[in-house]
Amino acid sequence: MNVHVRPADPALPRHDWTLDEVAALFELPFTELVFRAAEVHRRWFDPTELQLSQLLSVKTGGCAENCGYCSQSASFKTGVAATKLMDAKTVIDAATEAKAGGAQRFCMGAAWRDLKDRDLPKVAAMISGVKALGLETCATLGMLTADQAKALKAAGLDYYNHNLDTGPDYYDKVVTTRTYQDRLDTLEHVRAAGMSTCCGGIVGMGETRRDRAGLLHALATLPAHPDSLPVNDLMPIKGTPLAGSAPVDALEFIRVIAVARLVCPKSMVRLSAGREHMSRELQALAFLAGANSIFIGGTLLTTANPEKDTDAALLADLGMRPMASA
Ligand code: SAM
Ligand code: DTB
Ligand code: SF4
Repeated sequence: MNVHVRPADPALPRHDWTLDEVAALFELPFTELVFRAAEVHRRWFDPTELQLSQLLSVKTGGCAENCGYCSQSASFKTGVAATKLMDAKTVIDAATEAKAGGAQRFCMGAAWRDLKDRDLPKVAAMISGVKALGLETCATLGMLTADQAKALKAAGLDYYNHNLDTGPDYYDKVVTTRTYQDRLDTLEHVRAAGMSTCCGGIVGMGETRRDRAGLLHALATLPAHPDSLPVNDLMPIKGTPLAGSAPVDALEFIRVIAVARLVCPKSMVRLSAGREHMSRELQALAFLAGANSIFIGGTLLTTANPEKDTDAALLADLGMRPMASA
């Protein structure tokens, strides 16, 4: 009997990717990979729309972790001064300005290894204040317990950012004070509390293509694909161990975006840190390959990002607009 098996629809989300399958996508001819990613992108999203987030570092520097890329680790001399946790009012004022500038989501970042219960009331006040402005709320505060995740959700937190950073095999070259499993546990607490996850990583830390596939494989086989998937191009920070890593080739960077789109088809793939040193053409190629989210505003946490007017001109020239309902 001739059994016709229809090939699986490549736009449908899957959680059973193997590492070899993800690695094989990286080996496709470049234009074929980008074309496939663009097709999948169109199945779930309007490709002319971009989700716009804005960051604020609400507690900078002095961090106990040793993430080898980070300006804020107390382990490295980077010149970034440690600050105290900002007052809720200062944060809400900054969020008000971000909203006026077009941000849809406001992300509060703290240079903490983990959230301390003593800081919860202040953090909760920031979150509820930002939420009351009509913005989507996001925070990245280090590791969370299950109870802390529930408390943040109750305060009005929509998204929690916690990255896997790199593939499991390269991870210990990047950070040794927190395990991959620690990160997966925090993500589980975030999901269990009913929040959306924002989880991705960094390229340009000296990792191999196989490691990049390892990161995307880890993300694609999570119990739920990340709602937002930030792909950061390393911002090299003088004084950190990874500052001298060879930059990732621009075409390889686009491959990472395209494979992210293919393995997590319904995630918002964010062209995250690194736009400051990317040409307009490269960013356009990233949007073609499936990126549909960016950070706006002139600073990320401690490093530069394109200014508002630069991005407004880019979007206008590309015929793109902010996502209607982020
Ligand atoms: N301390 C919290 C944590 O690490 O969970 C939250 C803030 S941390 C700065 C958030 C993420 O930003 C990191 O996981 C990393 O992926 C990214 N990041 C930090 N420094 C970066 C750099 N120099 N270049 C690119 N991405 C970076
Ligand atoms: C993410 O993946 N990238 C953002 C956000 N999550 C918190 C942070 C990028 C930080 C870039 C380096 C800096 O500005 O210090
Ligand atoms: Fe600390 Fe986060 Fe920087 Fe790691 S990435 S050193 S946890 S602020």
